Amino acid sequence: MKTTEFIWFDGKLVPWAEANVSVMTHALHYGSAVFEGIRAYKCADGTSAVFRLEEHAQRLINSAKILRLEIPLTAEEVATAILDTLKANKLDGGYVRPLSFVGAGEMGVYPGANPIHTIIAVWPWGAYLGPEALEMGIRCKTSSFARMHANTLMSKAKAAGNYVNSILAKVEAKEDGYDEAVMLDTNGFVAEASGENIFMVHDGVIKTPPLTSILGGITRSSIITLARDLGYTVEEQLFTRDELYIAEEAFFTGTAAELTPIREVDRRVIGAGRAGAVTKHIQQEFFKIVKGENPKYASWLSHYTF
Ligand code: PPE
Repeated sequence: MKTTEFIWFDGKLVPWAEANVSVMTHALHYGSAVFEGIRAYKCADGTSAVFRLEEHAQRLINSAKILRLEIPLTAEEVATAILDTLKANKLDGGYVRPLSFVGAGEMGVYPGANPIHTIIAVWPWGAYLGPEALEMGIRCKTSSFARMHANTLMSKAKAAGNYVNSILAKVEAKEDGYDEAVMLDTNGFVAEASGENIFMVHDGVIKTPPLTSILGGITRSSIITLARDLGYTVEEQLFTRDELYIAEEAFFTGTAAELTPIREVDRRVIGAGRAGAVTKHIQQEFFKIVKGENPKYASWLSHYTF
């Protein structure tokens, strides 16, 4: 990965290579951490902007609340620290990774009074699923691993431990020659992917699974708003894998994945086997918004310069 100069660590900017913790860190043993993935984009007016900064900062706080992690920061303080880290690193666009975790102290599952640390790292990060994916779409397989049951792990928390489920699915998909895994919930309905929410177009209507056992994606909610504003009907509705097989179009959304078309699921070609018209339309408008080219969505951007 490309690194940058400083990592924000409990309120201080420290050199990247010195932002280290003990191997006895609780989160390393038990996954007791919450994180965010945020993107900043270079804008047409020469500034840069973080996409939906307040929503991401608030989700970090919410994730911590779900896990009973006491982060000594408010959402506003997290947002300010993110902008400070981007500016200190002179990064005009890229990825932002805040992480709050249970540190070293006592061993054992119970986190007790172990300290809670927060770091914010930023770095340049290109297309998550490869440079061609945004244009050509990707090939997926239905995972043999179910997305966790709503009462197994807390999917509304972006918790580190939840990602063992994602890793199982992603590794299986990649080793079987696919780009990404489509994960079903424990009732067999399509849920999401290892690190993306899923949408499909059926009879001209855009459908995405409701917030049952999935992460409440900030890109997901932005795309629902945008698609409705563009005149599309969007329904939050459970659907099955065979409905996905016969969809006219399908795509993933996520901060890292942005809006990535799906061209194949379980060896069934979706639509024409490349980004469909609806997908392309929404993707184009999405990229205009994140780059500050659509004043209607100016409130989704937190601009910064350095
Ligand atoms: N579901 C999951 C399981 C998920 O991890 C993400 C984001 C989403 C949906 C989409 O959420 P949002 O980014 O708010 O639209 N996954 C992050 C981590 C990816 C990684 O490999 O790390 C991301 O996209 O930043």
